[in-house]
Amino acid sequence: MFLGLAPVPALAAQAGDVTVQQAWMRYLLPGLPAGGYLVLVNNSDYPAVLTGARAAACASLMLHQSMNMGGTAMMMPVASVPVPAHGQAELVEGGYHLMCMAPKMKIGETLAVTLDFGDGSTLAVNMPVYGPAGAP
Ligand SMILES: [Cu+2]
Repeated sequence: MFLGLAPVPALAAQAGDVTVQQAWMRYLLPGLPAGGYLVLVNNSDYPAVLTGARAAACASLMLHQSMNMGGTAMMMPVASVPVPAHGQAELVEGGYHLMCMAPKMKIGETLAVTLDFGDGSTLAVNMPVYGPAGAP
């Protein structure tokens, strides 16, 4: 037995340990990006990392973060969103969110989205498409 070896770091919990709540898209107009919102809940002892998202209905589906810069609301792309162990990541208005560029969707549809995690695992999410006012 090799007792002196350092333990291999446990792989972070990824898609299999993460559940999705409150998923929805806000669709405005064909020429405007559509925001995507959801809450990721990590049920495991290890952190997970959301590294990307894809949907056939979006030319690209980016991870964004809204922030307030000297009183001006701005958003910028981010490379990843952490989901703490036994915690959650909220992709909500004013914070992290998904941004669907060149959206091809209609209000009332359900959008099929694939979430990518840091270990290469994926999670399929169905996101109802709502209008500017959000959930009815
Ligand atoms: Cu955005």
